[in-house]
Amino acid sequence: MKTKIPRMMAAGALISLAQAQSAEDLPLKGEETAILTHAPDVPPPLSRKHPTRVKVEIEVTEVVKRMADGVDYTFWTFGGSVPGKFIRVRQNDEVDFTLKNHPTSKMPHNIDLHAVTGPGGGAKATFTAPGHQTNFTFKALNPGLYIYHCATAPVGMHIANGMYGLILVEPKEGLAPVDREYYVVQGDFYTTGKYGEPGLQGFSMEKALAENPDYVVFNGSVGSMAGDNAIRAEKGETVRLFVGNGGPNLVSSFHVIGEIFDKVYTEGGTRFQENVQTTLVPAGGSAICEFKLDTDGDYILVDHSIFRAFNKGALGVLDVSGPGDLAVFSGQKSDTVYLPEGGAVQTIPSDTKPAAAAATRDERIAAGKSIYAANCAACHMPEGQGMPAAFPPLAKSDYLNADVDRAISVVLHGLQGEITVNGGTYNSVMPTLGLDDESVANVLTFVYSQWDNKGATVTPAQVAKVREAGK
Ligand code: HEC
Ligand SMILES: [Cu+2]
Repeated sequence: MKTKIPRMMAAGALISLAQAQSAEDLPLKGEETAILTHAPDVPPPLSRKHPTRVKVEIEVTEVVKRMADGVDYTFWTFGGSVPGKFIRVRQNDEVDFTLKNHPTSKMPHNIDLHAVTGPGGGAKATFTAPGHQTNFTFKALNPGLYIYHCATAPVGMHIANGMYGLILVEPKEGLAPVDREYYVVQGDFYTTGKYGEPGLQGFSMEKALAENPDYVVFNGSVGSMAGDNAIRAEKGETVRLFVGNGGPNLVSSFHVIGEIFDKVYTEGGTRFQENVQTTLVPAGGSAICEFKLDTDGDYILVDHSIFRAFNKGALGVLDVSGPGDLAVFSGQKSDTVYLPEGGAVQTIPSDTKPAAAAATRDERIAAGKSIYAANCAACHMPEGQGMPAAFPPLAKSDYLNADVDRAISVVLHGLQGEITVNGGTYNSVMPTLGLDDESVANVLTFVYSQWDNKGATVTPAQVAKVREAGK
């Protein structure tokens, strides 16, 4: 073994060899059993200043669990859930690892820990038939955050069924203290039925080969970190996320909506990048993301390959309690109508010919119905019911029914200032819509024919008169 010459000595600094060696590491001392946790929990930081012999025991089980509401799946697990249990050791620890495969398992399993230096990361050494247990030891030479996974053939299938987790090897000087630590692992799942199809779903080898998952989730199921299961913190606290990606196929664009990572130890290594929005977490890789919570609210963990988040499940919630800091984030301060035309009468330039003129009242109502859906329903609502304090109702509207010419004028020119409709006060802005006379006649004939209104028929000639009057 080569003796490392400390750089300071090479630089000619006065430093004794004894001092240099003690800077290396202390000798192995004592023995302990590792505390293992289920996601999203993380075992407590190690306070040891020396390496030790650490016993780690993990039991593999094949269990039916919830993938999404109404959807079950047979997961193969390290410790009963996906991801497998979080293992936390110190650099230079000697890890005494036992893998137990429950007698009810149908498959043999093993474990390849990326923190292991040695053939297969321990896979061959831990090949374990149902009802057996195996053991090996390894020295945790390199600090970092590492994925472990099953590597029994067919490897892809074992990983696709949830056989992965994280092992943290703390550097000998430890990690900087933070207020909260959480454990988050992404995985992609391939089911015989499509997303949301209820019942117990089988594994689809075809979809796995095509890398076309039905589910992409954090911590083994849709909603594992939402609602009552959201992870929590308080404003002002510092948070460290140990993020892993089990794959088997997809690379994660890990992002927390509304937060910026102060530090990311990219790929789970020793160096950090600062002020990161989104970090790539490779399949079979990891990242450590650290940030301070400067204000309160819900922060959404996503894979920013965004259909995965909103349509396949890769979404979690960090619920941060206040009080918030309004200087950091005010929330919405106003919502007003934006009128780029300045409210002046305009006609929408159109390269299509105007619709054929309606001849009968029924034709007007039919044409008016689609004009309403396209131009009015967004504010006045599809059934004309309006929105309290924002958009007055057109259904059974006393304002509308009292004066047809005035209603025409509103649609032609828009309206602003305080009005009272059915006893409710509105003081807002209706924009100028730029409809031609035929369209105004049709939409108002439609509105008057609906929702208990008084049934007036409005003609283009009548609209033209109001337009000429310029009101
Ligand atoms: C961008 C939202 C918006 C759109 C689109 C809109 N309106 Fe309005 N409308 C309003 C608001 C707001 C008022 C009340 C203005 C005020 O407070 O002075 C109003 C008032 C009215 C009134 C008078 C009050 C009442 O309830 O009887 C009528 C009639 C009316 N709109 C018809 C229409 C028709 C018909 C269309 C579609 C051609 C339409 N509006 C499109 C927002 C809208
Ligand atoms: Cu396995």
